[in-house]
Amino acid sequence: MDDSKQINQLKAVRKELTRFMLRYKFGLDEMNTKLHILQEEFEHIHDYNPIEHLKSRIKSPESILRKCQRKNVPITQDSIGKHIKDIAGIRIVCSFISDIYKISEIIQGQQDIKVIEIKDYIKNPKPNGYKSLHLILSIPVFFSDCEEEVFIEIQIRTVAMDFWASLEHKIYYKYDGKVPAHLVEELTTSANIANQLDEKMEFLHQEMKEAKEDKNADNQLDFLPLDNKRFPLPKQLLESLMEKRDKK
Ligand code: 0O2
Repeated sequence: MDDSKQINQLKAVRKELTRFMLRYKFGLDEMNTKLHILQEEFEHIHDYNPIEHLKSRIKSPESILRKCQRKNVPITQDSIGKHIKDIAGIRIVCSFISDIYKISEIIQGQQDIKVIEIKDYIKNPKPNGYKSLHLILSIPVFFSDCEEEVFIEIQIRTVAMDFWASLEHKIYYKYDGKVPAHLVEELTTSANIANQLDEKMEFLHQEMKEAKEDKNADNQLDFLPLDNKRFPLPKQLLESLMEKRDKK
């Protein structure tokens, strides 16, 4: 093949790959919007936000290739799209274990989301101690000329689980998967400590919830916090709305 033909082919492949990867970027954009809406709703209406923080990423082509080789997946767009379901990934970090299941249920309940697979590594931790709730979802992305279903992997875990997993990931890569026995042992012990911390925090969280319910009665009720502003609530508006509620 002459040079110019090869360059043209390379350009065509690159363009196809860009379109392929864009699907996942758009899927992530949609899912992130859904999650940001939930975060704001919780902050304003429920007075408590179960999402501590969010992180999303697109798997790099290099990492996709490595995963295909590890899982023996043929390196074609069709088979990558079918078998590698975490090209678009979001990690949701919560403060408490109960929040993980709450968020998972809310996500699963959204109409345009299809649940493909759930892996509960909290109820069934991996032998190394890894804990996290994984949801493989598919959501529709609307292009100018078609609609495509895109896989997204959502990992939901507590701060403690996340702390452990990040360190374990670094150690795993540093030793190229062959982690020395003493470190494996230390990691297992730390996973147990992280687990104990999560259980204690969950207990405190439930106690705190009860205390907060009592305190809410004393809250300032004459303003509306929205979009980083505090809108004063006119007395007349409040009275009129309260009157309507009374009549219902
Ligand atoms: P990276 O570099 O984080 O993207 P399978 O279900 O077996 O077909 P898969 O996708 O390996 O294939 O499933 P699994 O077990 O749900 O793992 C998906 C992702 O979860 C991994 O992606 C990791 O991000 C994370 N994960 C799973 N197990 C562990 C673990 O033991 N320690 C840590 N730190 N993370 C884990 P990748 O592509 O393997 O890696």
